[in-house]
Amino acid sequence: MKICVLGLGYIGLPTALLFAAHGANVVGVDVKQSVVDCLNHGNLPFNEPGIESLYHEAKVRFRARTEPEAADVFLIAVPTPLDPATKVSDLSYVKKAAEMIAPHLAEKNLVVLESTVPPGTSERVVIPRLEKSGVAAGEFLYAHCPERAIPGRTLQEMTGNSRVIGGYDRDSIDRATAVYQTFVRGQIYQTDTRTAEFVKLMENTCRDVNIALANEFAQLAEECGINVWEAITLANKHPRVSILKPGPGVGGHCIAIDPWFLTENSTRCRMVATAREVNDSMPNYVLHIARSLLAGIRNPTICIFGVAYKGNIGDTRESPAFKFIQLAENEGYAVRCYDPYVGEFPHLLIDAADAAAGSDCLVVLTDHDCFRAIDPAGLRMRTKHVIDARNILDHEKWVGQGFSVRVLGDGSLLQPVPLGEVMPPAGLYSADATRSIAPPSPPSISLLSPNGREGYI
Ligand code: SAJ
Repeated sequence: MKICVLGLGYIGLPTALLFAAHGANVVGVDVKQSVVDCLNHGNLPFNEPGIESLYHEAKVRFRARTEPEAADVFLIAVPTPLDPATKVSDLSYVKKAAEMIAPHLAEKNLVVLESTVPPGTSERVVIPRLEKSGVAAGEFLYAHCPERAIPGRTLQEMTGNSRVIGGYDRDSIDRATAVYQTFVRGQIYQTDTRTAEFVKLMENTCRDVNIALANEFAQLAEECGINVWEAITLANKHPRVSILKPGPGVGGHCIAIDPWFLTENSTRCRMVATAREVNDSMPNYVLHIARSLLAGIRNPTICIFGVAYKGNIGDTRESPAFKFIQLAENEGYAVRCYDPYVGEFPHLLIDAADAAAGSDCLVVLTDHDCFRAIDPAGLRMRTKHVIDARNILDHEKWVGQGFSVRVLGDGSLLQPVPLGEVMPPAGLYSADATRSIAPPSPPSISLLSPNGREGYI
């Protein structure tokens, strides 16, 4: 089997290499000459656990070029960005890929779209462009098989997760299923193209809405003077409740974008857009907290730990750090960043101590595991404030080193709001109301500490 994979990014390249490692001859196509050169010189354009050894296994049956060529299977894995001005999907790369395939398309070929698209895109946008080949749908086979892999675990999830395959007709579904079964060990569920497109968007929208709910709970908990992390741990003991984690916002190329694909042509939806709004406002919320801590400090400097969009990866696409930094700079704060996973980013310093030196507030935006072990004693800050927007630090240790620690969603040590009074804007609590830890008292009823470890309350 010869497969031509269009788009050698975070999804296309691992998919191409998995097919090659499982016996297919694979031609990887990318419009970026630099990506093609990089791969043909034996290098990888990005990092992902396991991809290097996969590449070595696959390289005898893999080559890269900038144009497609005749093949048995064509797979489209190109980006589908969001137009920031209109919040409407930009399908230009998908259209271009279909147009590039058309001259090479023959009867019985299979075309698979993996890119995430609004419902109906296969029928209305992709198939008509493929038919310009002179071969009609039905004579060639067509399926949508949306990717489901999470960055950081891409290879494991690509092979282990179940997949949904939506086909143009029965033959398309069966052929696409057989093709994916060469390396997918998870169950394959079959449907039509439009349903598969919708399902993918539902998955990411469901996650976005649930993160928004956690973020609202965090803000409500601060208003109520309780610790949301403990509350979530307890609520999740219910057999049918599974609340996600609050944080400084939702990044990545999928969850912050896909909900708009679902609703872009709808006149009735509100909850999906509201959830997007809640998640997009989280960098503002964290900055409000910083502002309240930094009031009165001359020329304040904020030091950000973690600019990747989530923990233990170096991916900064749509990271909430971008918005946080822009807002902070617009308010006149100097900003420095530290992220051991990221190579390039504005204001990035390669050493944690250098980044923190002389700064006034450390803000943890990303839940990298390595941050848990940071020794606050080694940080020479001018003013010792830390905002833990992911609840990952050992707070007692930081308090022990003279830091005032403010945890997103932990209102248990903030000033309570007297009943009937209007809540001040988020984060505008007085600095002396920030978290300070009392000496441990004997265990009381619950043994859940803010971050779910055993402790005292
Ligand atoms: N986040 C929170 N709280 C949480 C979970 C996540 O604030 O409890 C934040 C993360 O920090 C990050 C963002 O949400 O900024 C998204 O991270 P994620 O780990 O939820 O998801 P992605 O974007 O890395 O990958 C998602 C996955 N989709 C689902 O889990 C439904 C993945 O399976 C998809 O393949 C991927 O989108 C995609 O490409 O569509």
